[in-house]
Amino acid sequence: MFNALKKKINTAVGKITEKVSQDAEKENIIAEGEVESSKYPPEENLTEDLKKVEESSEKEEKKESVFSRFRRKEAEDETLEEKVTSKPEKIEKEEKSEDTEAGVFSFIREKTLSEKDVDDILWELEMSLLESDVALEVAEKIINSVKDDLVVKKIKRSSDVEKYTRKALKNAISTILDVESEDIDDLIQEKNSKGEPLIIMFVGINGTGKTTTIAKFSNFFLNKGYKPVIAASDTFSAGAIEQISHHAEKIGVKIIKHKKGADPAAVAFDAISHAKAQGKELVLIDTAGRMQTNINLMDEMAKIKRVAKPDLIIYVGDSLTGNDAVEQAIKFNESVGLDGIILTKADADAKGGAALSIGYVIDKPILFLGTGQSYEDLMEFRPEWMVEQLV
Ligand SMILES: Nc1nc2c(ncn2[C@@H]2O[C@H](COP(=O)(O)OP(=O)(O)OP(=O)(O)O)[C@@H](O)[C@H]2O)c(=O)[nH]1
Ligand SMILES: [Mg+2]
Repeated sequence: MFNALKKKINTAVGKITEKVSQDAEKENIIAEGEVESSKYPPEENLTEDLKKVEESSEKEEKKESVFSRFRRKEAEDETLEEKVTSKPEKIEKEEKSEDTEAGVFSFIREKTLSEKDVDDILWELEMSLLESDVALEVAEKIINSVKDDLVVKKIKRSSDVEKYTRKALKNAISTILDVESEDIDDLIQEKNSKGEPLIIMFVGINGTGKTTTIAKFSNFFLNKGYKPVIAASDTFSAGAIEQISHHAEKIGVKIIKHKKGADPAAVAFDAISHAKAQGKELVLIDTAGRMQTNINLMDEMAKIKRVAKPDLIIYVGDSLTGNDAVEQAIKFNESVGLDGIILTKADADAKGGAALSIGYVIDKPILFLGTGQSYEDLMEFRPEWMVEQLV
């Protein structure tokens, strides 16, 4: 899941680390290495001895970076054999320097990250995010947040560059995903304490996975011990009533249905009456897929809402459609007011742009991800999980 996006983010982390290391090298502020870094503490703690060393004529040699030394060593490799025989003590020294070169090195004074260090790479990252269907406002927010966190950061060790960059990205993505969310279990309990079912209506454009998601959702809450009732309120599409009836039968939940072409609001109303009469805790209303541009169908959806008075309206979006899923969510939110989002087909989504953007753009939480075609393939969405997936 989201592999392409993860790769792009990691590439940016690698590039920033590399760039800062190269700059530090140019500025001659790389010390010997982690093992020896205690000899080269930050400037304010420099011992008198080291200060003297720095001021001495040997200064340039002492401050020569591990990279430069490594390159010089490579150039000298051809004559190395000769050195082995003539100067064994020199070889020992060279090997030691190779050891430190492979490991983490410290900066002799703290390296301060500047805007120049990160600007180009963050611009590249912003382009990569946009290519991955991350919404523009989200990409910009991530880049600005990372920049704010990194610039003027004082860094002591090369490994810290990567650590701080990852931390900055995690922070940026966590902030994006931090949308207030209510626990559905709590909502069910709250409604049930008043003797009423929690009513949830599922909306979205054609083929995003509403019906399949309702089947998974029923199964999920059935396994938690609740008794869901499905309202087959897609009376419009060919085969829709049969499709959802088939799912209901397989899962073992009650379905309320009318004939094709019947009023979808009336079906929802009957399902709610049934749940109330039978003490069932959850009513799940399937609706026909509709384009956000089809005014009649959008009006019909508003009518189902007026009649059923759902506690939650969940937008089911196809994560593979990226930016379109976000744009459609905006329109559905304007038409009926959404409370939460389920993104389907996340199992096939490498880009991850919709998952990263949609909640932030409409300020509604992603509640679940659809992760496959079987009834078990529904995963509760946790922002921390998403952050760990990406950074
Ligand atoms: N891989 C994968 N496929 C899914 C997922 N969710 C739904 N699908 C598939 O998407 C297709 C459409 O699913 P439906 O549930 O019929 O979609 P719908 O939104 O109800 O469609 P309409 O009612 O026609 O608007 C089906 O083939 C599902 O199996 C998912 O999370 N992962
Ligand atoms: Mg359907």
